[in-house]
Amino acid sequence: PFLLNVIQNDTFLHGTITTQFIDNNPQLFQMQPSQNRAGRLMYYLAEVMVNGPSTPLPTTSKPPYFEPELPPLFAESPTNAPTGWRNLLLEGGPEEFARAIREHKGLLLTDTTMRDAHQSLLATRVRTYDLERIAPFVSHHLNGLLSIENWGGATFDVAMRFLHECPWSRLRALRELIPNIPFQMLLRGANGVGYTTYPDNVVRKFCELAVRNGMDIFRVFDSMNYLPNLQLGMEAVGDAGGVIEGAISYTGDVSDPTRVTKYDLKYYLELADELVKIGTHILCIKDMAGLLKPQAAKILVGEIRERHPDIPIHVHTHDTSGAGELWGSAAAEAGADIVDGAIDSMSGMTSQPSIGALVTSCERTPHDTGTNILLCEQVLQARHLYAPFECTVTMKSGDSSVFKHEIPGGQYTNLHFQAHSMGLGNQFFKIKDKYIEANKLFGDLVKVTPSSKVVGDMAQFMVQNDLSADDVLERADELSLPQSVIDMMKGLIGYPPGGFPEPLRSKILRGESPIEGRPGASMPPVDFDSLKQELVEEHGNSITEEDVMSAAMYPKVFGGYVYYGPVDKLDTPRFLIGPKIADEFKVTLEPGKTLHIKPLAIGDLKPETGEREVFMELNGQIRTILVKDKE
Ligand code: 3PY
Ligand code: ZN
Repeated sequence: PFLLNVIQNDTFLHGTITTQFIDNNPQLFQMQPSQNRAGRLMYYLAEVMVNGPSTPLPTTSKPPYFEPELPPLFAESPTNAPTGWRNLLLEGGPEEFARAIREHKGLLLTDTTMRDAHQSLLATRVRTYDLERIAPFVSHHLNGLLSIENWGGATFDVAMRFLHECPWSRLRALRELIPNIPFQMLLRGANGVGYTTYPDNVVRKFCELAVRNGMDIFRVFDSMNYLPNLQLGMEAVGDAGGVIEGAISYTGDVSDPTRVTKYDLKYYLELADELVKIGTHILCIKDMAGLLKPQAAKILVGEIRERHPDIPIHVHTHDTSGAGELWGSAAAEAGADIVDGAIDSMSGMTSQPSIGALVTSCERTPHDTGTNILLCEQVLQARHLYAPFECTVTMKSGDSSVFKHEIPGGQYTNLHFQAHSMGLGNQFFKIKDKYIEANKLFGDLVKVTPSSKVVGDMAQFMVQNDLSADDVLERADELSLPQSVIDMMKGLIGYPPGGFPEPLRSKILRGESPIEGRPGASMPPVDFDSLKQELVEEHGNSITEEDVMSAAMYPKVFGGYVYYGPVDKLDTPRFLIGPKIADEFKVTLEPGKTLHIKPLAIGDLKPETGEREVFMELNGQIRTILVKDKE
């Protein structure tokens, strides 16, 4: 019964605290923002001081109040960056860029610190404020990188939902500070940067805007490797002028000839052929769970290299099992051109392998990266600011059982966190076991967002209701299954090779007819003009094309996020837990406009209204802010 109670908890049930929290907590937005930016900021601070963090903190750890030191820049001007691969891309375009990658001697590197690493280690919570601070250093000292992955995946959603900041502003700000290194993003094919299929015109327009705001390389994948979805995303990128990096999401083990699976070498090679045929500029092997053993990398990369000598191959992996360091050099030996890693202090466990170790392991080999990635301790300092989201609170080591459960890096920490916060930390194996069973029930899926979320939802449902796979098979037509499972069976996120297993699918659909073919093809386009009109009526004239896109991707989240003021300008501890009384600090809204803020006191509760007065000094003047105490 204890287990049952725990997993019936709302947060746990919803599978991921990153996607459902706002929908469940509309009270977050019941505030009356004042019109001007300083006023809104004061209201936000007062609100956090009275009612606690506006973004839920999953652990009791608190960020320390300090501003991490920045590494020395050794440059006269922060904007006067040395040349990098982006200069070549801008001059020659995607084809020439791809040719230059193939001609390059030595292994090239993509640094994922600003996207996948913090998505996998810190619940995607790293804020633009901290990224901007380190950006000049990156542009000056890491200019040998082929690219920086810094956008897309879960960052778009989390930026608005939990950090109350605009994902587009992040992209523009980083672009300005890092003009020389190509930016790379993760696009979930027809699912854009969301968890469901969008109408085609949303995906197309999204790519157009992303390029316009500074994005260069788009890693496009589909959570079932469903080619029509992949093709839609890849074409959208190509039409927008971006570099297309079509991705094969890897699962299983091509080095194990005894494994009976639909994901064998032939399957991947055929998929690679298709992606090349569609016109990918770079081919990615996306190993989102960290399953691509060195011997498998040699086989898969080696075969693709032989079939497609002109296509750059980019290998992405996670270090969940602890063996990820071996992957990079094996992939390079087999013919990979680019490998992903993360800066040391944001690497390892469910994140990418350490880039410093990758560089070192290739030294004085034909794959020498020729770079000297500095071990950037200052990044580690910044990591402390995110202590409440630190996955190492719950995860103490790598996990080689990943070869069995195949949970992607980003999802693993999320599931682990939830199990831990529900008191199930030492029973995480139950979730993992059910994850394996749920995956089998669905006919063995490639598990990556959003299919991984469906398997996770099902695993939790099975634990919650103490169901075996046989129970589900027997009672699928009467169980109240998670909506994501029903949607997937309807074909709403595409199809796995061979389709979904019967009779399970028909039982789940209970007579409803599934969507035939690519789900986006039958969706009516979004009318951006009328959506803009609606948004302007609701939020005023400042609505931009990018805002319209944010609202098209995440209607509810966007509505919530615009209520917040310029909270992205606050340093991270004060943003997360608010300022301390009598602690004077500065907030720079824009160059030349700095606020001096000093919280003075929080008044007693007014029984008649349930409010408290918060007294603060703003640029030397005392302000009183009335806040409803939600206790
Ligand atoms: C995402 O879709 O966000 C992922 O990181 C998939 O690996
Ligand atoms: Zn990844």
